[in-house]
Amino acid sequence: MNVRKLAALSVLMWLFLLPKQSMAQRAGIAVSEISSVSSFPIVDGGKASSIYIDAKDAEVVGIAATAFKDDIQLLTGLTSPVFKNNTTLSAYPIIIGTIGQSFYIDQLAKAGKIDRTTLSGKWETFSVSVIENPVKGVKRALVIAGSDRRGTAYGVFQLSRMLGVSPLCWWADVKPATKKSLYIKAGQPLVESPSVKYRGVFINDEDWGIQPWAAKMMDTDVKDIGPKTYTKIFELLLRLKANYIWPGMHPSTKAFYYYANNPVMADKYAIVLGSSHCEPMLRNNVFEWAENFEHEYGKKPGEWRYDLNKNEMANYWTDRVKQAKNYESVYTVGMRGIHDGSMPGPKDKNAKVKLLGEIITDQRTILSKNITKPVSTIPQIFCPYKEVLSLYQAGLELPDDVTIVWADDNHGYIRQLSNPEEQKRSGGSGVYYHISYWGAPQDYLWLSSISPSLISYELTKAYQYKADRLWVINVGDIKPAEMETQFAMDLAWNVKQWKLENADRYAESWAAETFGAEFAKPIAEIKAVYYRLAHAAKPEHMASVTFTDEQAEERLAAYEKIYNQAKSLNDQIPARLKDAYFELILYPVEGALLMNQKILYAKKSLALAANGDQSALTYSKKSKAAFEQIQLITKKYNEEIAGGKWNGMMSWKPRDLAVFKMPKVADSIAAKPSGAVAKTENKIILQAAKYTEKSVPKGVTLQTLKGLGLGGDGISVYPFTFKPIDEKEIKNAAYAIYNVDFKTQGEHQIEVKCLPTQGVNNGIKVRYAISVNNDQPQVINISPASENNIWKQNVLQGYASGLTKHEINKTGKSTVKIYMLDPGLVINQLEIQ
Ligand code: REL
Repeated sequence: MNVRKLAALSVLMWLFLLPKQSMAQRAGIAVSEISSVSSFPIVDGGKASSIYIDAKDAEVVGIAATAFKDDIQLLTGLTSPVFKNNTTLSAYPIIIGTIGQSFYIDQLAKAGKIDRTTLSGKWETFSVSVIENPVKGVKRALVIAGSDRRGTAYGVFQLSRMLGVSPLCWWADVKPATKKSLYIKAGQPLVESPSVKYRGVFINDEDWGIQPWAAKMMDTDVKDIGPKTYTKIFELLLRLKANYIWPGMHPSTKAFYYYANNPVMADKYAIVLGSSHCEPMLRNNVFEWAENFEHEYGKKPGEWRYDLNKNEMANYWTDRVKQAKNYESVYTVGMRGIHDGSMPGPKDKNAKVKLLGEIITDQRTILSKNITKPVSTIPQIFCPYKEVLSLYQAGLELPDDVTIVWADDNHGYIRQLSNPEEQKRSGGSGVYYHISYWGAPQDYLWLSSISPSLISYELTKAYQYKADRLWVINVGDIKPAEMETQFAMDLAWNVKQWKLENADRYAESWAAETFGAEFAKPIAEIKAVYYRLAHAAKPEHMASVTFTDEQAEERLAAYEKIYNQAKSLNDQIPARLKDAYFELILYPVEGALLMNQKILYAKKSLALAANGDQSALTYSKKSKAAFEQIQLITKKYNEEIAGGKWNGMMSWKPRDLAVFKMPKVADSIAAKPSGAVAKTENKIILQAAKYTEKSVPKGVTLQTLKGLGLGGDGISVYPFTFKPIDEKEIKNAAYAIYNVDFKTQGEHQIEVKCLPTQGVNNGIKVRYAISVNNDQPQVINISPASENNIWKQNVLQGYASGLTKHEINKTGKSTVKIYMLDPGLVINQLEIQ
């Protein structure tokens, strides 16, 4: 070939290669089991690369590096030595460190090998990169660099997750598949930082799960949730890229600070300590005031009344600040009862508001006297939980830098978010959200059944109202809320990843990550039905929600179907994942099925017996069998799964509530049938998402949200920040039209079933307007003014509804138009009678 031809060919090749090369450069780093010319070998040819950290870096960096070593070992059986003493790097080192703390990282930044600006001064940011010849003697390095100590740890754990180690590895026995080799393909560095500044969990109502389990299996010396348990929780938080905790605080648990090693371990793991809404200034009053005060102070405490016992209380708070000042903490300010009740003191609301304001001022004085920082820079939260919201609404003056942590109604619906004025506060806002709960109208402490779709809807709404400073999720005992906890933390890390439009697909992605791609779709299908059924009545609420015979039958059939799917999938799940599958999928699905069978068959047996039907006794037996089976599977959870590792963790009857007991069933058949015949209902039921036409004004969209609310799908207007539509301007609202075939003329009723959400700000309602055949629209607010009986019923049955009457003067096709007037309104179903 002559030179010209060769030159032409090389230009051609260059042209051909160029887009590919630049594409390869644009692609991010990725994990592979096959080596390529530019990939970094974590494990290659039976050898694992060494890990290098700077001994002067934060302790959590060493913890993360050791965990990474253990993860590699779990994946490949090979050990990566961890070097801490600035030793000479190997040819292919894994370098882990924090900018400004690690000699290695600073050296790389100085040489321009990592981009200092992506890290310097940033909050919890990390970059993971493969770098060619970073320093003399090194061919290629895998560099995990953090902007601060947690950023570095998150980078390490994110990489572990990419390699195939689930964050639930220890907590749900998700054992990874083993691999011979592991490489990181070169590409754009992976750079991440969180959407929400403080993200974490509240270990709550721990008396039937994590406390007895910790006492029996973990902190056996103190028989409590102590440092060994917390260390595991802290590691879980790091793997979930979370940073914050409200520790357990129930009477069965001693205060977090009672065990000196608890805060020490939190600090080593770089976890920020907080305390719940009813434990101001990091003090757990159930134990520290009511039980242990005399031991600590040599005298009995006075009254828990700030107006009467100010000095003693101030001292008590001061002592904790002195103890905690060197740890990273977020101080809860304000005051409630000793436990979860209203603040004792003046009866008059204004006087109460005034006193609360004084308490907060005094608490801030304590903080500024004992911590050498301006008080406005010490993280503080105020949580208007339960009755405290009304004190806030009554005019409590809250210092500008205190973060308002808005609470949900304990059932997953946020009660209020920041209005435009509040959004300007320097302290910003956050959210306290439940996926487990003890209290009125009913607990849900056994299974975990709040869907990612609902979590995403509520928390994304909060985020759009600028609640980005702190999210704390009440996760009960962690188990069996592992997946939902992981979802909430994934969302808090990257709020854009699981938007309301795609949150229903989280289960699939999570199942792929947890159990492998081949199980993703079937698990997601099971989970979707599990969440849909629980939305209409959580297993724990089955005794309080009524279903028609038809609904009960459909419900049981749907549960049986997913249980059978789950059971047959269990046969295919690899042996290493069987325990995980039981804990995360099978137990909750079977438990929910059995609870439904127990309650619904019991009711059926009574109805049949009253009608003299002999088959009643068969249903009594079925109900009893379900009751017994719940106990058997729970015994298995505690005693057999993972070799008995979770002994004490699972209770089938938290708080021994009536719903967990054997319900009344028929034991004899009525000689004289009651003659009651089941009524057949003559209703047209329309799914809101199946509208025939819609009209959407500029700037908003009408979204169909899969997996959200009654029946599974809902419609809602997005973004959440649109201005509520005035009743005089209904024509400007987004609307959906439904064609309805009326068989008779005259009065008809339309019930519109909606997600029981609450107004986005104080004073904003949750309204729709309805008009049939273009008659005058009727405006309905579905959000009760207070947590009254209607609210109670709404949260248990999973919907709030409006009922309107319409005069239909022709048979055949009519049009029903629903206008969406307020942000946060989700319509699920229309029932026409
Ligand atoms: O969920 C909550 O935040 C509260 O109800 C709890 O603080 C409290 O532990 C309650 O569950 C019962 O005591």
